[in-house]
Amino acid sequence: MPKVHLLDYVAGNVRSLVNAIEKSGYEVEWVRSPEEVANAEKLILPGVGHFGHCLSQLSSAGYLPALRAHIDAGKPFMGICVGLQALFSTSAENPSCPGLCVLPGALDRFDDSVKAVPHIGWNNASCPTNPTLYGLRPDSKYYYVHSYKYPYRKGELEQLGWAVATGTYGSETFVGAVAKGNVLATQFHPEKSGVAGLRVLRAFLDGSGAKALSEKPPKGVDGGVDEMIAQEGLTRRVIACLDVRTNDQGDLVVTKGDQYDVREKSDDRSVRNLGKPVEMAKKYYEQGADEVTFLNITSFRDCPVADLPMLEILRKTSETVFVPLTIGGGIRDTVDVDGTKVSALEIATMYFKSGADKVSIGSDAVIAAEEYYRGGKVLYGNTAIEQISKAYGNQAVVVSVDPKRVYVPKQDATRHATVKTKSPGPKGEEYCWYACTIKGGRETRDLDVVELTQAVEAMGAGEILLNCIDKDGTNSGFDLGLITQVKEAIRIPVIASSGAGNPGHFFEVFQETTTDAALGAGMFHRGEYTVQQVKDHLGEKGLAVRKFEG
Ligand code: 1PR
Repeated sequence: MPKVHLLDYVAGNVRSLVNAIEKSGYEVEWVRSPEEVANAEKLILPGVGHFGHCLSQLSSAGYLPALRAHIDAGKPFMGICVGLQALFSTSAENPSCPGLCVLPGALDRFDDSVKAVPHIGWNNASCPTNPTLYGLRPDSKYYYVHSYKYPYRKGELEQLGWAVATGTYGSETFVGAVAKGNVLATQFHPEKSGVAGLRVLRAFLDGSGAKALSEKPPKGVDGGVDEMIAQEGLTRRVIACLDVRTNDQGDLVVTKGDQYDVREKSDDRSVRNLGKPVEMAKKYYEQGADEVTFLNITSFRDCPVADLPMLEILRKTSETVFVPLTIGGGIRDTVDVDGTKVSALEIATMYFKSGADKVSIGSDAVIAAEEYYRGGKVLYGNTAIEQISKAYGNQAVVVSVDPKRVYVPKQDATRHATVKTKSPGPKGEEYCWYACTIKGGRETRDLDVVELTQAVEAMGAGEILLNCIDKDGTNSGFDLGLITQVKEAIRIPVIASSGAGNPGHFFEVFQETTTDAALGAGMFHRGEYTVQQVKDHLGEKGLAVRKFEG
């Protein structure tokens, strides 16, 4: 098998990149010291997390001269995500930390006053000068997850000889990929961008992308993207969620509850078994799911460190599913069966190494938020959210919220943030607040969703997975009031969850709220609708969706 070298400079969730490279017919050889860079013919710099963290690691380990020498020697080089950012001079994320300066200019942050940041999801990488640059296609979508970007200015990089592909988020057009000579860099993750991303990776690995570029170099200033007319490229994200737990026979199965009760209504009350996790994840990927989420729903009872089957599920899934994978359940500091203390960060690391791109934290986030308010909103850096987001970036940390309605007669009948509800309470109450729960809804706390989501945003969570116990498994549509309340409270993206029963419910939630993504479970597991049908429906209604490329 031909080889490609991958720089291993920081603990990162690069398993999916390795899988994508192997799927493309190449073998990965790790570069673990600056001296080993010289052995590399083709070199990939994966980027994880924070610009300053990445560059200071590279710098202190002595990699920067070796990387520059590799690029200057004309050997193939690819940077991914922060690996693209590292090529620029600097970033507002850490202005005192210089980049590799292969490209001039400074990265800045997306404006979060009118849209969620990080920018998470499937967007364009369009290059008018070279529309098929490294296998890119104008109608394909690519998976991005980042808060900082290089703002696109027509002609600026083109006149330096770079071919530039762009995406547009809100009104901001940014650099999605750049290429010149032996260098390719993508802000998006090709390894998480399905078949469209694998095409880009292959064009780098087999040299066809660089060859085509040398035969048709970019035209310069006249050929760039007209950012004034660039259209928003972000699509509506549709996520398939698999609740996984051990059934009474001891096998890990996909299950689904009604308002979190996953046992059959029949006399034996056995755990509802809807299928095998790895096979179902693959099925949803092939139906066009933009992400797949696994929630290990009974993990609060078991020690997750011993939970090797869940790691195995991730490993196997990430070999065939090339969209982002999230894993939740049991991510908190814990004590293993032999008494060894294991931190939430160590557990998350195991999941990342097994193929997860994001981890989702439930109960532990509620406890951390309560302490945050008790301590006067001071952060000490010791929570699971802070530690994992520091090591892997905010985008890698999702907080899964399991709220329950508490009905009140009047808007100001409680200290909590209330909404006027469309589903009045048992005594005709017109208002409710959403109480956070822990342990899969078994314990309700005196903390509302606004308090929780604002606290975890301050701690560094990158996204909220917003369930609703009242709606879960009801097929009656999402809780629009809840979603609107949370979206108004925070700037990070929100995934609407619970209640989806047909494609129309997905259209409704995207139409009636500003949610960033929507998730379904039961309607897919029971085979009532496919992910494809949901996306077709959204497309027919005029919403942008990513088409699955087989
Ligand atoms: O608390 O960090 O160990 O995490 C436990 C995780 O397990 C949490 O994310 C929590 O939401 C989840 N969980 C715990 N118990 C259950 C249960 O169902 N008994 N499932 C559970 C949560 C909710 C959604 C579901 C949507 C969509 N599942 O993910 O898939 O509600 O369903 P629908 O479209 O069929 O309505 P920790």
